[in-house]
Amino acid sequence: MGTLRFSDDDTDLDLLYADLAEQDLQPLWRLQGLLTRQPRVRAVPYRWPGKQLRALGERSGRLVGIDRGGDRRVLACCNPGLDGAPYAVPTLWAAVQYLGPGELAPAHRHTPAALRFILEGSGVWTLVDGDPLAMAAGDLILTPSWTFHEHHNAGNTPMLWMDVLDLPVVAALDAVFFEEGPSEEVERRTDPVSRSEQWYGSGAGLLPRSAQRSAPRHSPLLAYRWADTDRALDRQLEATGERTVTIVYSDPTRGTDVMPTMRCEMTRVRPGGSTPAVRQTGSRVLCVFRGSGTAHIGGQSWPLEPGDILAVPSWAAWHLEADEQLDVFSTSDAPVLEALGLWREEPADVR
Ligand code: 1HN
Repeated sequence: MGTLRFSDDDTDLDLLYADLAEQDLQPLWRLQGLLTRQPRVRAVPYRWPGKQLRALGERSGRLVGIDRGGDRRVLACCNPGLDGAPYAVPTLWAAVQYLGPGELAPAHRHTPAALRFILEGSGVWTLVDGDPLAMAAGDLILTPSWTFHEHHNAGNTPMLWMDVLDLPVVAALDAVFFEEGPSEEVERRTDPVSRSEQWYGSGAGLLPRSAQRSAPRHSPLLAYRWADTDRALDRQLEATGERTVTIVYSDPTRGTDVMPTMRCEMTRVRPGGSTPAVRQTGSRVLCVFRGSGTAHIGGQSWPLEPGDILAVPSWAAWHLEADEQLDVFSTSDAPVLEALGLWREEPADVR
């Protein structure tokens, strides 16, 4: 396929356009829509209901072995505005993963970074570069770029979690690399507390003295436990006297985002409260952990239940309202926008 062909009433111009196409060149003066007053966004506001995600994950568990397609039983959220691409928003992959009792999702690593927010259950541990991280409801688990990871369900109940990856960003940069895990039998540690938490998970700013010298691009703390998140939300709500608060999961050594491409947040809204309506550049994926309420995104509204995954496209006005106390986990590409000087945010007048 060559470049676009243009034609004009003027024969000389027609000849020029034909020769340009022949040489794989395009004249800017015939191209439209390159620069728009505001972002022209293809992704649409959307919700994948938690009940459906759970039921379909379970059905997949009964019908499809873990060994098929990437060694993971994962259902990708496909935003209807993205022409069938398996992406929830243009910069983030979001999916549910289902792992039955006794199942093992074998080791591999890739340059796209991943995170898991656990929706239900416990008993799975994931080995990240040899460090065993237990997974339980409400926890955030990081699998930074190029770290080996494998998941084991050592319990007797299935587990369901949300995976978010920066895969579309890494793919757009043509920087995807993938490798199977070490084939030789490596020691599978099952320590009850990960090394990452032993060193960095004590909270209260208590870091190992060696921390300043290691400067990885991601948080050395790889597991953020629900009990800590829950306590921080309650304390900060109490301190502000507001009906909503948002905390940012951060690298304890630097106070930055947990990974270079993805910001993770948890918002709590007390009954009857709502988050401020805003619009922001960049895209966001929400996941309802607990409670009920309504999400308003880009002029559409959805009732919320635990397990729902929602897409907030760039520059769409959005806010959340709580009926029962609402806890919503969020991942966005904000660190990328900020690093490039493209972050914009403004209050949105929606009521
Ligand atoms: C992946 O490695 C996992 O390790 C989950 O659990 C989802 C989606 C695309 C590419 C790699 C996992 C993934 C993935």
